[in-house]
Amino acid sequence: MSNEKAEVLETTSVEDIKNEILSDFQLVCRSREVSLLGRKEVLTGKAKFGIFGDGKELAQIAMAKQFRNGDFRSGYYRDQTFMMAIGSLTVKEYFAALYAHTDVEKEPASGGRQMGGHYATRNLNEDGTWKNLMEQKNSSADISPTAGQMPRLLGLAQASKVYRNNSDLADWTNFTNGGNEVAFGTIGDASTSEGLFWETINAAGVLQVPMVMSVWDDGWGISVPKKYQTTKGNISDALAGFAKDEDSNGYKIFKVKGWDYPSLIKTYEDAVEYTRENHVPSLIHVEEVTQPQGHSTSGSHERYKTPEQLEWAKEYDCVNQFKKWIANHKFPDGSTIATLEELEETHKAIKKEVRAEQKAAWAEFTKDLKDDFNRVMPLMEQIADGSKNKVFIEKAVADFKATLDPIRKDMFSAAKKVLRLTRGEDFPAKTALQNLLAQLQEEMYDKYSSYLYSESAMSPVKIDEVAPSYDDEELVDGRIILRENFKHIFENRPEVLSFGEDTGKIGGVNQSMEGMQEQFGELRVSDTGIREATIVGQGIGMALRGLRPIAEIQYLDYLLYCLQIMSDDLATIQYRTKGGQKAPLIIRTRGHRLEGVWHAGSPMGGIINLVKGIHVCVPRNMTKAAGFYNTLLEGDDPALVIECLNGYRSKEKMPTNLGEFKTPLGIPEVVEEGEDVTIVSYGSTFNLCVQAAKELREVGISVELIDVQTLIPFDINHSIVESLKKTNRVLFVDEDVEGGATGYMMQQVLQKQGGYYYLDSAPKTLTSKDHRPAYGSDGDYFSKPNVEDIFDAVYEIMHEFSPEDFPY
Ligand SMILES: Cc1ncc(C[n+]2csc(CCOP(=O)(O)OP(=O)(O)O)c2C)c(N)n1
Ligand SMILES: [Mg+2]
Repeated sequence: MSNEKAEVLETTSVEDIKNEILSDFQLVCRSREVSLLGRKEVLTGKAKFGIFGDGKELAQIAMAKQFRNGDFRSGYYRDQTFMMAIGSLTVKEYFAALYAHTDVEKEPASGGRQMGGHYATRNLNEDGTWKNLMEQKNSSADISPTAGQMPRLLGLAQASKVYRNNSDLADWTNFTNGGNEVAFGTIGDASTSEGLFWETINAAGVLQVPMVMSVWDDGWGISVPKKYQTTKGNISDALAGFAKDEDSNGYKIFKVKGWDYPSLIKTYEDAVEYTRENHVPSLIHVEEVTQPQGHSTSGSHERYKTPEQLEWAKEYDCVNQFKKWIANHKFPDGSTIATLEELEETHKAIKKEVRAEQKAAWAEFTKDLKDDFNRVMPLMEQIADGSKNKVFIEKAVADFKATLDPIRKDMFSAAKKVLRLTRGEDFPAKTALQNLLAQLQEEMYDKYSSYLYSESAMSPVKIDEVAPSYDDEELVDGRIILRENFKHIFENRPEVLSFGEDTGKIGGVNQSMEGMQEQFGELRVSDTGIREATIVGQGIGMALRGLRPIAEIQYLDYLLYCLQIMSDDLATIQYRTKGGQKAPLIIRTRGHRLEGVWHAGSPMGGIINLVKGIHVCVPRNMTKAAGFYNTLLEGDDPALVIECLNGYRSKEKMPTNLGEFKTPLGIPEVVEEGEDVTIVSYGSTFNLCVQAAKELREVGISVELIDVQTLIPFDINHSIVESLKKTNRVLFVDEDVEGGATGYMMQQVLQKQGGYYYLDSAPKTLTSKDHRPAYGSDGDYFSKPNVEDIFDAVYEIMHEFSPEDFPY
């Protein structure tokens, strides 16, 4: 290379570096001004709540420099600078979220559903199909519970490992480039106290996945300092034992100051490069970050910080430190970047620019509202003219007009009041307003209630039943049907993988994956540690990256360990992104008819009330269960499948159309027709009902037996009420506590389907006792409903109806 050319290159690169530094500076100032102005917007009442990323700007700039297309973030509410730096958040979008603008074009993270500071990218097309995730930078959608971002982070990172090592997925180029994608986690220092943090850190160390975990350490968790949070008051010291040495697994651990620009850049470069290449996780402990405005808009930090602490935070504020560093920096050629005065000028100009963007966001937000007001207002005014209550209506309209910063709630209140004032009157403007409100109500459904489940063409609820077909009458153990069906799935779908406690080597405690690990390898069928929350997290993260995980939770009772993450994260993914992300994870477990306080296998009411957003399948046998897996793998929603623990060795006919037969969601099955009483049940208890029905027939009582098959969705075609029209009597049976899933089924059938209208006898539920079942067969018999209990409950209904025909 000629000297001349080398010189040009050198000068260009110094210029480039200067420009990059100045551009970083501008972004830091922009983000800071967003925080300062955001707080004002909340305190003046235009937004409800604010939690900002001030004090954490510089580290996030360094992290963003290493973030590539295809990478994923799983973080928390302080990360606005990062989101801006990767080009996934504009200032206007920031304010749109603060105001809760419901238009996803304006507020792409959640369409106004999540409070500000909760970030997400849109990873799906409008029709629910995947975008090319390798052409964009990705952030999984934040949730508010501290450390709730951790379990899914594990799966996001593990997906890279699966993609890198499973050659059958080599052409999945919309999701991966040879497994080179890194999952970036962020968390606050105090939130590292949560169990989910430790569980995830340990699991990622064992699994050796490409995860870069940043801790923004500002020393506080709201008002509680870190000496009450962390052993030794220092998270990286406490984690020192996790450090990788030459021949161990573990972490690369880094410490860096949150105001030290060159060190931050270097640290992130080193950490991410190493992690990306070697699939060894890194932990970056970013110390001495600050929170200039305190925790959130809910309080002021002067209440709990000493003047010295506040003074220190001012001095080490990363924006100030960055300014000083830039002003003092000299390149080897003697050139400088900018003077303090120039930097102040830049900062001032950015402040103005942020103000303008905020105003634009407010104007767009209020314009949407005004568009609705302008639809309603003329009708309210016309109604005033046509009503005998003109004066009162005019007052209601005037009150609405005088509301400061009115929202749709004010509009609906006013319109309903106006309609109430016209009770008994009838004229066209009134009908027009009624119709308009009904239409608006539908629009509000779209804004606030859509996308709890998939709305795409792949929704599993849209998948029709395919009956199992049989060649002969050969009977096999139920587990064999599951096993052969899984085998078919693994052979045909390279993106399907399963993992859990004892899932790998022995193929599950009930051996329904027997031999699968040998055949398909450890990457596809694997053992995990005993850590239910992160087993589900692995599943969520991998599902967010296009894989089809089946996460196994060994027993239903232990679902409680991961119920929080199912409820807060998995169940809300589509909803909280308004269809921007999906994680079609299947969680597989087994329960019912278990014995013992911690093997009860029945807390269904608790579960279904907490996981709306996840389908809940309760098959009564293994053919049904296998059929659910086939349905769900064709769909794009998350689901929980609860197999019957006592069904693995029950005999069933072996279907021939493995992998093809499908159990439909939300379609109950009338298993036996009858005339006198309808019994509605599911799962193992259903099989007891079959026995009881047989005994009842012997005393002249004909029972119609209905298996609901799925608790969520529940009987989408309202078919159970048809049975009530015939029998006029109903008993709901399960082994949950009183008021649990039987209470839910009763509400669905009697209230939602209008079943009360057809009843001639009081509706009944039969449940277990409110305590957990005692150990042993007698413990079970006297704790849970048994065949005799079901017989007696039905007989009692018939006795009450006709004591002569059904005497005691
Ligand atoms: C499970 C849970 N418990 C409590 C809270 C309330 N809360 C929100 S933020 C916070 C403090 C978090 O501190 P830290 O992790 O250090 O993050 P920082 O806000 O300091 O950046 C608490 C207690 C919550 N959101 N979730
Ligand atoms: Mg903190």
